[in-house]
Amino acid sequence: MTTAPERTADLYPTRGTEEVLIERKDPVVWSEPGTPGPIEADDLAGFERDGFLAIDQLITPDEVSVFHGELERLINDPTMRADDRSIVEPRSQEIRTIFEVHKISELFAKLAADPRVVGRARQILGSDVYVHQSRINVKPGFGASGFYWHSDFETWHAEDGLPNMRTVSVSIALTKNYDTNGGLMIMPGSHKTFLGCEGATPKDNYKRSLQMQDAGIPSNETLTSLAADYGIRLFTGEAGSATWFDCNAMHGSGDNITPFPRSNVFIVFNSVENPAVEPFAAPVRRPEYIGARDFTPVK
Ligand SMILES: O=C(O)CCC(=O)C(=O)O
Ligand SMILES: [Fe+2]
Repeated sequence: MTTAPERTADLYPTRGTEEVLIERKDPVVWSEPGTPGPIEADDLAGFERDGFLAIDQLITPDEVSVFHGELERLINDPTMRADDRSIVEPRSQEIRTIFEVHKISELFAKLAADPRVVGRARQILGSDVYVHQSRINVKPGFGASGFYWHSDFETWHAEDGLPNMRTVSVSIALTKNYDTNGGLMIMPGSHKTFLGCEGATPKDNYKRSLQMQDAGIPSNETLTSLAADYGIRLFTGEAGSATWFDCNAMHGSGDNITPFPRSNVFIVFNSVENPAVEPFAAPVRRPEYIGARDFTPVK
């Protein structure tokens, strides 16, 4: 008798022949109620309900200038521009995203391990955590393109093999996020429903999708009904402010045609109890600088 190889059940099918709405099968906050941590109980309840938590000042203005200086150094470094981990704007050829900044830069590694940052991630995910992905989205002025509506988890499940919704992102503003320069928009409450998208994942999809998405895109009909149900919240704030958001929150951001760059560093924490397996809906894994395979916890 032969036994089939063990396979993780797919709780969230996606990239099939039609769009499907599936009720979330995982908790949003994984720690036991009352577990001590930097997030107050009310704020944690708000995160559970809305799928996000905005913080006015996560890092101080002095710290912002250090991190912003580091960002400038990276985007002006010719070796960085030639690195696979840098993605350029299709039109202006300016740097759009730098992946794996916590590996490239000691300063950003320290930021990921800062108790104000990793402490909140551990509290939400109820375990030790590792960095699944980090990136700076530079959003330079004068024409940086936006990020179309998506759930990060849909991509991380389909293309990186994260089995469960036990992943959280923080977006920390390194420049002021105005209501005009392409700030992050989230549909509050959308994280409680998984939207399985229509259409198979092309091979090497990530190379195109990092400049412009075309797989894992919700239909206009579904976005219309989600927006009617949940509304859309825009996140603005001073440099140093931060937005925590659940991996399955429906979010996106518009182009930045202002002269003011909107540069935010995103750090994605995944629970060590939810390590990546094989992709659920893609022919190959994405590179490790986009979807980590080293599950060593952040200390
Ligand atoms: O930078 C933004 O405004 C959103 C980015 C985003 O959603 C992503 O990189 O997955
Ligand atoms: Fe995203």
